[in-house]
Amino acid sequence: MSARCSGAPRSLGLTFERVDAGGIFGIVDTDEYRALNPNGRVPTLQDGDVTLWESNTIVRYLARKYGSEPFAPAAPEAWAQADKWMDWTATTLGGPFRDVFWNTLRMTPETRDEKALVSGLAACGELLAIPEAQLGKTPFLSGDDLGFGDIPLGCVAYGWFEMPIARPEFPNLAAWYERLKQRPAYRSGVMTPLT
Ligand SMILES: N[C@@H](CCC(=O)N[C@@H](CS)C(=O)NCC(=O)O)C(=O)O
Repeated sequence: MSARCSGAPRSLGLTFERVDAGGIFGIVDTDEYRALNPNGRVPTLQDGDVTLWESNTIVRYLARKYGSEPFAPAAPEAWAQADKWMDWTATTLGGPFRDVFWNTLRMTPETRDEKALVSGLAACGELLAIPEAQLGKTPFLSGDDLGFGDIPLGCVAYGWFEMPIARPEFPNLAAWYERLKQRPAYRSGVMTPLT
């Protein structure tokens, strides 16, 4: 099993082999890797005969196959409440967050798109008020306990709180991030150097 960009295998207590890939680690452009993941991106999961790419698909697969209550709720209603945060993070927050991340950490002063950075920060500030409101009602996005729905925004939260940017005050989101940081799985799986 190999994966990067998620704390899901650790959160489930699974034994796995992690192979760092992408960025400074390379590997993703080799023919061998592209045969597993034609996108040349991380993460890729190998679990027995199953090879998977797309991080949220991997999290759902691991939760369904190896998870139990409360991380992976059996009731469709509870599953959907957690699931929506995964889709929201990828499809609604993902674009503006990427603009902030890239223009803060990956671009040089010469290549930085200042306009995209400013509008990305404004959009993230507005959007993050939505999980902020939820986290005022429940300690985790998935409910009373950590669930698979917390994983993608949990990964984003690390970048959001640790990048050198001006952030609006979101006390519930900040308290949730502090709870995530208490978890060894989060520290070793998600809190890798930001590049
Ligand atoms: N939609 C894909 C996006 C994959 C993606 O863009 N991965 C990035 C890191 S999170 C990556 O591979 N970057 C390293 C590289 O391009 O070498 C997913 O969620 O799995």
